[in-house]
Formats: sequence, C-alpha cells, structure tokens
Amino acid sequence: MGCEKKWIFVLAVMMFSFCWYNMRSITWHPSLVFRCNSQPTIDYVNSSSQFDLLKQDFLHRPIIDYVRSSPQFDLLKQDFLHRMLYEKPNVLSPPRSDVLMMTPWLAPIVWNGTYNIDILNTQFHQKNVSIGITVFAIKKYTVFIKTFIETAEKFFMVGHKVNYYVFTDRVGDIPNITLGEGRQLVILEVPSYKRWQEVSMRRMEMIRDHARQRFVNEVDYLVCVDVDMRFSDDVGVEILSHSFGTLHPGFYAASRTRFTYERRQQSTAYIPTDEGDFYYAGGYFGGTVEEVYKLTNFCHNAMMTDKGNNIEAIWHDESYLNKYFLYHKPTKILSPEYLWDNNAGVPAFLKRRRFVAVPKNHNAIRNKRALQAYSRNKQKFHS
Ligand code: UD2
Repeated sequence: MGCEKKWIFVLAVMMFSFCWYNMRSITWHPSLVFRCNSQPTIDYVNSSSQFDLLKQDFLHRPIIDYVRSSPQFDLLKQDFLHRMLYEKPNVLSPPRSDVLMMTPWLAPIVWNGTYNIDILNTQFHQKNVSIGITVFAIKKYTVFIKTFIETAEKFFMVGHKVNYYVFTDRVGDIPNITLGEGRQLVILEVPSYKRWQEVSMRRMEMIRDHARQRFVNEVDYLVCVDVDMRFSDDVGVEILSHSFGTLHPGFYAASRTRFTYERRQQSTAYIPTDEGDFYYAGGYFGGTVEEVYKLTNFCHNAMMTDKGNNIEAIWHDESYLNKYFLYHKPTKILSPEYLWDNNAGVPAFLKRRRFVAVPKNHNAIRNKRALQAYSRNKQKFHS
C-alpha cells in the first residue's frame, strides 16, 4: 500500500506540472509573439526619419499639393500620346542627307520626309490650338484673295481651327467663300498707303496692333503671309513654333555676300557682310501671338526710326525682318517648299511645293512709277 501511495503521489505531481506548463504557454506565448513581431516594427517606423520622409514625399500631402498648385504639371498630363504605330526613327540613317535639317542653334529646318504629321497632329489637337493666318489685300491685291482662301481651305491646317484675318481697304471686294468647320473669315478694314512699299511695310504695324488688341484673345499662333500666292500642297502644324521664318526661294543656297540685306550703316536694318545665317522671305513668318508681336513691334519701330532719318531699307519690311532674325534666332525654319516660285523650275531637293507665287503683272497691279523704281532695284529672284 505504501508503494501504491507513492506512485499516486508521483502521478499527481506530474499531472499538476503538465497542466501548469500548458496554462503558462497558452497565456504567455501569444502575447510574446505579438510583442516581438509588432512592437519593434512600430518602433522602427517611428524612429526612421528617412522612411518618414519617403512616406511624406511620395504618398501623402506634398505630391497632391504639387499637382494642385502646378499648372505646368497639369499640362504635361494632357500631353500624353496614345498608342501609335509608325516607323522607328533610325539614328544612323537620317531621313534626308541632301539638305540641312538643323541650324547651329538647333532649330529644325522643315523639309518633306523629316517629320511625322500624325504625331504632330495628335500633339496639337491635344493642345486644342487655333491658328490665325494674316493676309493683306490692299487696293488691287484684292484680286488674289479668292484663290488664296480657296486653296487654303484645301491645304492649310486642315482639321485645325483657323481664323483668316484679311486686312483690306476694300471690304466690298472680299468675296463670300464657304469655309470648313472650325474656320472663319475675319475682315479687318485698314487704311491704304499711296506707295506699294509703304503698303508692304505697314503690315508690320497693323499686325502688331491687332496682335495686342485682338489676336491674343482669339488664336495661339499667327502665320503671316503674302496674298499673291496659292497653296498647292499640305501646310500643317509642322510649321508651328515659338517663332519661325522661311528661307527665301531665291537665296537658299547663296553666300552671305549675295544676300540682299540692307548694307547701309545709317539704316537700322544694316547687317555687315560677315554676319547672317540665311536670307528670310518677308512674305512668310510667324510664331506665337506674343512672339509675332515682338517681331512686328521691332520691325515697325526700326522702320519709323529710319523714316525719321529719311532712309528706307532696300527691301522694305523684308530687310527689317532679316535684321530681327539675325539677333532673335527663329526656333523653326521653313524650307523653300513653303514659299516657291515655279519660274525657278523644280530642283531635285524640292520634293513638294506647298505655297507658290501666283504670276502677277506688276505693271497692272502697281502704279507705273512704282514699277520703274522696282525694276531698277531688281535683284531678287521673285522680282
Ligand atoms: C516681296 C516679299 C514681301 C515683301 C516685299 C517688300 C516674298 C514672297 N515677298 O514681295 O513679303 O517683303 O517683297 O518689298 O518674300 N500688298 C497689297 N497691296 C499693294 C501692295 C502690296 O495688298 O498694293 C500686300 C500683299 O499682301 C502683297 C504684299 O503686300 O502680297 C507684298 O507685296 P508684293 O507681293 O507686291 O511684294 P513682292 O512680290 O516684291
């Protein structure tokens, strides 16, 4: 019996120990796990300033504030392109090797084959741009307006919003022309000047004044061209830039000394023979409304200074424009595809003729005295 009691006592002690051990495990073990795994992590997060910084900069308030307060960032969001399929540009095989495609100040020169119009159209449509084209039809030059607008309807900025700004002294001579959707004709009545040179030069003043008063509220870009022209191939948003000028068809390959810049030092349009990049045509320039305002303001003021000193630059507004572009380099340059005269034939490099001169009889279109003066000075290709 004494032995049996001993065994019962040992068994009771073992059972008690087992229960006591398990009770401790159940209550202590989970709390231990909780404290070991979570608490140190919380401590780490709280103590890492680097992590706090990342959290704040990336995920929370600062980035939301940045988006809300930065209109520039909003614009970037709008400019994203959708998926497009096109041929990959090849770094070692430029699209044109026969012509200069870039100026030394990295402004592109626009030639056929150097751009993808689908990409550009998508970009400009996303910006919802509107384009104003200014043209002067003073006195007999109203005869050119019908062809000008009819051909522009076919080829100029098709699919974009366009305002034709026609400056004229003969409002009644401007014909009714049916325009496409998103396109409108604005007739601006302006005075005419006696001399054709003055008519040509005063365009700068009138564009400047209207840019400030009107165009800036209506369009994003201005394209300023001669009226005795017709569009014969596409002219689209590839021409648009901050400011752009056009290579004159008579001088694209000429040396500096052959450029018909103003060479008299007394004139504000003076350019020395060792300066000059290109000879730009007076009949085709443009840019944003603000840039065109600056350009035309410079040219008009320079003309007025010269007028005060009894001097007029050799090629009128064109001479002042060339002076401006020498010291305010255009951000894009249009090749002679954009301004051509078929009298010069069709050289091999000229893949397209987009805007060509309408043959005009100077004698009939200008007065006789002016014609004689013009003929004496006939140095230019288009004369
Ligand atoms: C060149 C230039 C022109 C200007 C001019 C200055 C080109 C293609 N043309 O053209 O832009 O620099 O030389 O001498 O580079 N106009 C009228 N009524 C007139 C006279 C002129 O409306 O009685 C307007 C019209 O829009 C015309 C423009 O002025 O297109 C320029 O006159 P132009 O075409 O007779 O001068 P042109 O051919 O010598």
